[in-house]
Amino acid sequence: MDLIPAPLSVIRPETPGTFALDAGTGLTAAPGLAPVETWLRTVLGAATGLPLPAAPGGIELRLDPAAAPEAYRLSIGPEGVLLTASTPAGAFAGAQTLRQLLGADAYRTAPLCRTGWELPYAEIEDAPRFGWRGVMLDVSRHFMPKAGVFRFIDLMAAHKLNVLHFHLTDDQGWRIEVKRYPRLTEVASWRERSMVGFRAADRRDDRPHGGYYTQDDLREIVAYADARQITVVPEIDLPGHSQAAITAYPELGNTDVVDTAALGVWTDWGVSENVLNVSEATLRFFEGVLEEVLEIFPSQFVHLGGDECAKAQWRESEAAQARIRELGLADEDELQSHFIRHFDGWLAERGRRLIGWDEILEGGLAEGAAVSSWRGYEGGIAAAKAGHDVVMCPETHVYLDHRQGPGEEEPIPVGFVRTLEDVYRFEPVPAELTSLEDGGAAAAHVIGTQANIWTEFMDDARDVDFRAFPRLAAFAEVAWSALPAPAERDWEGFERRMAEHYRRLDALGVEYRPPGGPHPWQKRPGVLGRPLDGPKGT
Ligand code: TNX
Repeated sequence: MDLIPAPLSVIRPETPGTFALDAGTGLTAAPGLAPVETWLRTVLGAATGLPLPAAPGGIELRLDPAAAPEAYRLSIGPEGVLLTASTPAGAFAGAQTLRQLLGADAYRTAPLCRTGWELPYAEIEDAPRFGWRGVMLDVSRHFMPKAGVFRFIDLMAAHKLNVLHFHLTDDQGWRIEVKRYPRLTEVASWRERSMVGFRAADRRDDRPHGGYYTQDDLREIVAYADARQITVVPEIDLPGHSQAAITAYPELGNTDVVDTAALGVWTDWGVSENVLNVSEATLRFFEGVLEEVLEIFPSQFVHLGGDECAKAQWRESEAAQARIRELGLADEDELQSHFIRHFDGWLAERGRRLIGWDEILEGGLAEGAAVSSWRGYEGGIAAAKAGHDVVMCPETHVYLDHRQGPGEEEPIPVGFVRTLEDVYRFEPVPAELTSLEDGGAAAAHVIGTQANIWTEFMDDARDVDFRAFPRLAAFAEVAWSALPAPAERDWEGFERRMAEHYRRLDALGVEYRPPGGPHPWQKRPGVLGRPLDGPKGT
């Protein structure tokens, strides 16, 4: 059946057979599952050309209140297809499995002239390992137009991923319309040029880059994701990675140490020294931003970044030092944590929860906050032990901007070599947590895992396809399936299933990296990267 991600269990009857779909096949759903029925009819209808009328005798989506929230059961036999679940999320996951069983052509957008749509008799039981199966997409370094985001959401859904962590702001561009601060989009949403490759190459294109989503675009994205059981978690990165915002509103920067009015939206990659000041006025400014963010995004979590906040300007700034004294803080790390704690409380008062990169642990973690553990597992381990929820996304394992093979032909080689097999063997819950004698309490704080797609070196959706796939398929199995310990994982079996999965990706039009290495047109000869030695070497 070659399902990816692998389900919990599949039982095939002793006498195999198939249930055929034709023009008379009906599709019905219990009232609570109507959105899944609509999605399935639209997608299968487009690929097969079959009408799937709302009539009995074919595919039935049925509620089973006893099922676990995202679990489903799919029974295919001579009488038809019965998909049961207790929630739309469970039914949607089952519907994705049903689509896989129809074969690669079920992923096309319009029908080929073919018949013979068949589903193999089977009993499939399935449920996810983690509730947070995420992908972070950086649309700041390179903007992804709205149509590309819809497509990306569809690709996530096809892999049973359910959280889109949307990195909307950074030094190089601000991508969300904020009505009360129009300069954030007028000024901060575009830059004059971009760095090509790593800093050492000192090479730039001379082409302006920009774009932003209007609030209605974002509402549309949220609704589109919601119809596919995906939650969009917005990220407004504070107080570092803020040069674009400071360019639009210079008073947000450390005006006593730099002439912030002379700044531009950053045209380099890396960590900018230009960070926010921590005045009351700046807190009010971002409360204003977040009020609009909360109106657009209904997610429980709101990501406020907190990563890589350079402290040099705060050390030099008399205003920052006065603030440290006034608040009775020890140092600049505590100033950052004061800033994050402020918004943690502010979000909690509004019924939301803060999530931030693991630097928010420095200087004391805000109560109730969750952590995206990116600098390895350590931050996540410390946070989970302290009773905070954690999303494991270590740079050492699941940074999909990092190169996929050791060869010279990898385009703009970044970071460690992280092959498809490396990602397949990634384990989100480390032994440091499972070996604790706490009845599994700390390990249970790992609410999920996430792959991160930073786009400094991906300037369009084709490049995102190349770096994200096929690795996102392996990641999806890590996040969804009940896999054994990394060394015991059936890599050969996964590779065999991938042969069919490549056909699905082909039908979807995904420009993945072929197993044998990049196509000629996927290479970037002469563009400098920055390879690093990982545990597996270069
Ligand atoms: C670190 S991960 C960053 C990003 C970069 C990325 C490149 C994190 C929280 N910060 O700003 O894009 O490395 O791999």
